[in-house]
Amino acid sequence: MNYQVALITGASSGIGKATAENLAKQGIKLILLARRAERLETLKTTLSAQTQCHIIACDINDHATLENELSNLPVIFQNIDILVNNAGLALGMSPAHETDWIDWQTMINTNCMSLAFLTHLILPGLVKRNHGHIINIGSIAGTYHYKGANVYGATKAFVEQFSGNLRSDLLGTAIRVTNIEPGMLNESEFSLVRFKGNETKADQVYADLEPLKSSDIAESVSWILNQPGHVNINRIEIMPVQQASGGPITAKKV
Ligand code: 8X3
Repeated sequence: MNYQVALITGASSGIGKATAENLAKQGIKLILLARRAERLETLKTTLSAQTQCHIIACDINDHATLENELSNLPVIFQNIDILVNNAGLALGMSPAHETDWIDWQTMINTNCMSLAFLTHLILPGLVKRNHGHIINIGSIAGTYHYKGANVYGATKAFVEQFSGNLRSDLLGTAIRVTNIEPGMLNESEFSLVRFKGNETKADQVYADLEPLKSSDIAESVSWILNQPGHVNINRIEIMPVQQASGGPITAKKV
């Protein structure tokens, strides 16, 4: 497919950064969105030999700024045809009754509200041009239950259902939608954020394991985008070999 401009959220690290690097190799112009301006500037400099980048340094939950930035894009970046909704986070792994409300709110705002907000902003342009691809970064936590996933898993179930429902609404157009559902992935700040900067806890998650790398997911993004125009990859679930779903669990009577 002949794509020209990709908007990638959470572009400063992990899957977002690896996706930016891959799409740059394909000469796709990039709008890099994340909070950390310095990191985006560095990435822009690194990619400058391959493609042109436009930086939007803002919190994805700052919808007013987001709307303003996207209404005032330089001309060459205006016809976005790839949206990679990658920004998202997990906060905590405590049982539901021991969590902080603010963590639940932050996950719902970032993973659901802001993903929906940005999609809502971009979608009319895609439909008008009858061209484009929305790639959502979901999670296996949207399908499989596990202890401590409570609201995080639920937000990713939202992303999966939203992706499928978009497909239904976009039927009859050439626009494609995919939900990528990765399992355990290192080389991102996922666990560090989940455990609020506790490196020991974050490292324990991956001890004696070979988790996915951000580049594994970026490769999938490229494969999905480069399918012939009549092909839509609806969802793709990817785990490291050392991860599988465990099925129902039980507890003895107390
Ligand atoms: C994160 C994947 O396996 O840590 O989205 O829940 S997992």
